[in-house]
Amino acid sequence: AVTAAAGIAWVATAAPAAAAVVNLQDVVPAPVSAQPAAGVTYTLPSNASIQTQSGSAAATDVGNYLAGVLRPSTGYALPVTAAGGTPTSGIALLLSGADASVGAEGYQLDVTAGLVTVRAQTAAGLFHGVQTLRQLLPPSIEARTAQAGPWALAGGRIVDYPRYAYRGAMLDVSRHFFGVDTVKRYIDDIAQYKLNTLHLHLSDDQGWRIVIDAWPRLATYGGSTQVGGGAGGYYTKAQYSDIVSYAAARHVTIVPEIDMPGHTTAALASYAELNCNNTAPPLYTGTEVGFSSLCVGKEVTYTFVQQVLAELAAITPGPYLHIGGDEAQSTSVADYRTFMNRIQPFVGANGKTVLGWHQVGQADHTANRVAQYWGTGTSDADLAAAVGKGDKILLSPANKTYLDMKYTWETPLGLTWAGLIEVQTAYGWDPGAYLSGVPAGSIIGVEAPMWSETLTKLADIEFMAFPRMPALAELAWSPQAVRNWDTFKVRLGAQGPRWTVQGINFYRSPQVPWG
Ligand code: TNX
Repeated sequence: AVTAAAGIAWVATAAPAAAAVVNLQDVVPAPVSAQPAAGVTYTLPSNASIQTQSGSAAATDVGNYLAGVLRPSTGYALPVTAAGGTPTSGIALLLSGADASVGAEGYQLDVTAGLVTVRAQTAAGLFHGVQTLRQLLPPSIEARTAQAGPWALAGGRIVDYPRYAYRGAMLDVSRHFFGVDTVKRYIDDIAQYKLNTLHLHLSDDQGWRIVIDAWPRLATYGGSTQVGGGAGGYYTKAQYSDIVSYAAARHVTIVPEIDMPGHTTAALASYAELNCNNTAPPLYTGTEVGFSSLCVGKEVTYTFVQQVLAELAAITPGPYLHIGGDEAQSTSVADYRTFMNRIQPFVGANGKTVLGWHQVGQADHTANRVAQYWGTGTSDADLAAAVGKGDKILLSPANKTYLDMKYTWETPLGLTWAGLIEVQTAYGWDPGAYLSGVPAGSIIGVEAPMWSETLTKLADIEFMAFPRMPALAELAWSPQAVRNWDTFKVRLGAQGPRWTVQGINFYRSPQVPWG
C-alpha cells in the first residue's frame, strides 16, 4: 500500500499483472509524480532495440550505457539505433516532447504495453530516466551473466526532476588512497541514485594524491604513505582525466579539493621551502587534525598555490575548485583571512568558482562562492558570515550526512565524533528548512562526505555508503512533499536484492524491511 502525499499524483496501484513487477512509484529517489496505468505492463522482447534521438551523440551515449546494463543479464542483442519518426516498439530515448517541468536534468518515462519511452531536454535527463528504468526491472537485471526473464515493467507515466542542482558525494582519497577502479565503482554507485557530483579530497596531512608537474615531489613523496603507514599512492594526470571522463559519461562532475592552509603536512613534508622555518616535517600517518599550516607570510606559498590551482583547473571541466579551509587551528584568524583572500582570486583567474568548507565565511566573498556546511548544529558564526556575504550553501551537516560515522556502537568501521547515524537519522531532515537564518534559496544542494581514516577498501566504502547514500540522494532529488520515512524504508528495503546482485557490501539496518 502506498500513502498518498498531498498534491502529488500518487495513485493507488491496481493488482500487478505479475507478482515480480516493481510498482511504478517504488523508486529511490522518489519521483515527483508517478501515475500507474492499471493492469498495463511492458515486457522487453528478445528482439527489442534501443532507439535514441537522431543526430544526438550524447543521447546515443546514454543508449549505449543502457545497453551495457541490459545486455549481460537479458542476453539480448539490444542494438542501439537512431530513432526514425516516433518509435512504436522497444525502448526509445528522445530529446523532445517531455513535460516542460522536467527542466535541465529531469525526464518523463512512459511505459505502455507496446514500448518504453524516456523523454528529456538533455542527455543528463535521459540518463536519470534510465536509472529509473533500471529500478523498475527485476533485481536480476543487474547480474553480469544471463538470467531468466521475463523482463517486465509496470505501465504508466513518471514525470520527475531534481529538487537541487548539486547532489553530491565526497570520497577522501588522502587518508587512505583508493585506486582508479575503486573510484569508478563508487561513481557507478552514486550515479544509480541520480547524484551528479563526486568531490575528491585529494590532499591532506596524510597524503597528496594528484601529480602537479611544477611540484613533482607532492605526489612522489607526499603521496607515498597513508594512515597507518601503508604505501599510499597518487593519480597521474592521465589517470585523473580517465576518472573525469568516466564520471562525465555518467553525468557526474568531479570537484577536486586541495585542502589549505591546514591539512597540509604532505605538501610541507615534500618541500622544505613551504615551511616558515624552512624545515620539512616528517610524513604523517596518524589521524589527528589541526596541526599543520602553509606559511602565510612567505611569497613562495602563493607561487605554489597559484601553480597547483592552475594545473588542477586545466584538468577540471567542472565549475568548482574546492580549496578546503577547514580546521586551520594552527593558522591565526588574521593569517587565515590573509591567505584565503589572496588565493581565492587564483580560482576565478582560472575560470573556476570557489567551493570551501564553511570556515571560508571568515574570508571575503568571491563571485558565486559556495560554502560547504559541515557542522553538527543548525547555526554557526562562520556559516552566518558566509550567508551574509552572499555565499551559496552546500549542506553536509556532519551528524546527518557523514558517511564515515558509525551506524551504531557495534559498527566495526568509522568514527563517532559527530554522532551515530542510523538510516532514519540520515533521512529524517529537510535540507530546505534545516539551518536557522539561512534562506531556502541559498541552498544549492546536499553532499554526503566519506572520510577514510578507518576505511581501506571498496567493501568498506560501500558498507558505509549503503544504505545511507541512497537515503541522502533522496533528500537531494525528491521534493519534501513526497518524502516519508514509512514509505521510504520499504522502497529502500527493495533495493537490497539489487545491491546483492551487484556485489555491494551493505549494512542491513534493522530499521529497514529488506526485500
Ligand atoms: C572533520 S569535516 C574533518 C576531516 C576529518 C573528519 C572525520 C572536515 C571539513 N574536516 O578532516 O576527516 O572530520 O569525520
